[in-house]
Amino acid sequence: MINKERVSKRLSELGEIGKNQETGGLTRHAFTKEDRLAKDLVAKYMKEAGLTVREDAVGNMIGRREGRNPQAPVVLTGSHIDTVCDGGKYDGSLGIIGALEVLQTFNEQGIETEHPIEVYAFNDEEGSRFSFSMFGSRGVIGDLKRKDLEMKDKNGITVAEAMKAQGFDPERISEADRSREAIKAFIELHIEQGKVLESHNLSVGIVSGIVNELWIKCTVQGEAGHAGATPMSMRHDALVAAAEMVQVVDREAKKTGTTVATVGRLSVLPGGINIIPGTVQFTLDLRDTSQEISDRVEAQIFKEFDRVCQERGVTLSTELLQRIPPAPCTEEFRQVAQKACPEAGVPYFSLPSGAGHDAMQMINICPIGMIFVRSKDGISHNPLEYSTLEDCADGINVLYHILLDIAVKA
Ligand code: HGY
Ligand code: MN
Ligand code: MN
Repeated sequence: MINKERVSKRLSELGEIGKNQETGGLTRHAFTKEDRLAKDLVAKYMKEAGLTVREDAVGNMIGRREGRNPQAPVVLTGSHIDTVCDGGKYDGSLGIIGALEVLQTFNEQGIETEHPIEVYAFNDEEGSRFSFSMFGSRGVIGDLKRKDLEMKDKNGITVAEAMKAQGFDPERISEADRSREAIKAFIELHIEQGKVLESHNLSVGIVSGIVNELWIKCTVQGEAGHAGATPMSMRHDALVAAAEMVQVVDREAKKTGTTVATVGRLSVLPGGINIIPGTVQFTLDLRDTSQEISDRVEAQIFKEFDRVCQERGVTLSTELLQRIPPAPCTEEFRQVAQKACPEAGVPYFSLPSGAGHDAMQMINICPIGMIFVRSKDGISHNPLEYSTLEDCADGINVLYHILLDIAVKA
C-alpha cells in the first residue's frame, strides 16, 4: 500500500535540517534559514507527489491535489514544519510526510477524489521564537493581529522584521486567510508525545479532543540589594518569591488530577552572584481537557501568587501571551475513523490530546480530526523522540482510509 521506504527516507532527510550534531536535536524556528531549507525540501516532496505547490503570505507551504470537482469544499491535512529548541524529527514532520505519502499513493493507485485535497506544512506552530504559537494556522483562520507582528524574539527582532528578512510582506498576511472558503475538514496525523498508546500496546489512536492552552508571562518585582550587607529580614528577594510561586503552580495543578501546568522559562535580573535578585520573569503554561477546571486552577494559582506577594513584599505583573480553548474532534470524524481503523488493520482506540496542535486553530473554520502514532517511552520535545516505521505506517494507513472516505464521495 504506502511506500514505507519513501516515508523513512523523507523523515530522515527532513530530520537532518536544523540538527545539532552533538545532541541530535532539531531546532527549526520560524523565518530562519533552517525553516527555509525545510520548506524547500517539503516543496520538492510535494512536486514528487504530483501536487501544485504554493507558499502563502504567512509562510505556510501548501501542496494541492485536484479532485473531480474543483468547486467542491477542499479537504485539508498536514501539520507543522517548525520544531521546538533541540526537538525531535517526528513532531510535525510526520503529519506532513504522512499526508504526502497518502496523496502520492492515491496517484500511484489512480484514485480520483471528488474533493480537492491540500497538504499544509504550517509555519511556526510551536511558538518557540516569538512566544505565541500557531502563527501559520492563525493566518489561515484570519486571526493574526497587528500586535502579533510586533512580538519580539530573544534578540529583539519582531515577527514583521523576521518576515521581511525572509522576503515576506507583513502587510499582506490577510492573503493567507481562508475563513470564508468552503473547507470540508482538516485531518492531522501527529505523534502522541505521551505514554497512553504505549501503555495499551497500540500503534495508533484517534484523538477525541485537544486540551486548552493558556500561556502567561509573569514578572515578579522585588528589590535588588547587596547580598552581604542586607539582613534576611529586610529583603524583597524576587527569586525566592518566584520559587515559591513555581511550587504553587505544581501543587495546584496536581490537585485536579487532569490539569497540567509548567514553568518552562525563568530569568533572573540583574543576575549577579552578590546581588539579591530584583526582578524575575517566568512563563506559565496551563492546560486541561475542561475549560472550567482550567479556569478554576488559574484563579487559585493567582490567588496564591497574591498571598506570596503580600508575605514577601514584592509585586507581580502579568502579560497574557495566549488563551486557546479546548478543541473537540467531531462525532462525524469519530465515525469515519471507527471505519478507517479496521480497514487499516488497527484496532480503534480513542484518547485526548494533552499537546496543542494547529487543529485547535483550524476548528474555527472547519471540522477537525486527529490521528496519533505511538511515541516510544512517551518522549517528545527531546532529541530522543522516536516512533517506529511500522507505527508511522499504521498511522499513515489510517489517514489514507480517512482521506479516501471524506474526499472520494461528493
Ligand atoms: O505546546 C504544545 O503542546 C505543542 O507542542 N505546540
Ligand atoms: Mn511540539
Ligand atoms: Mn506538534
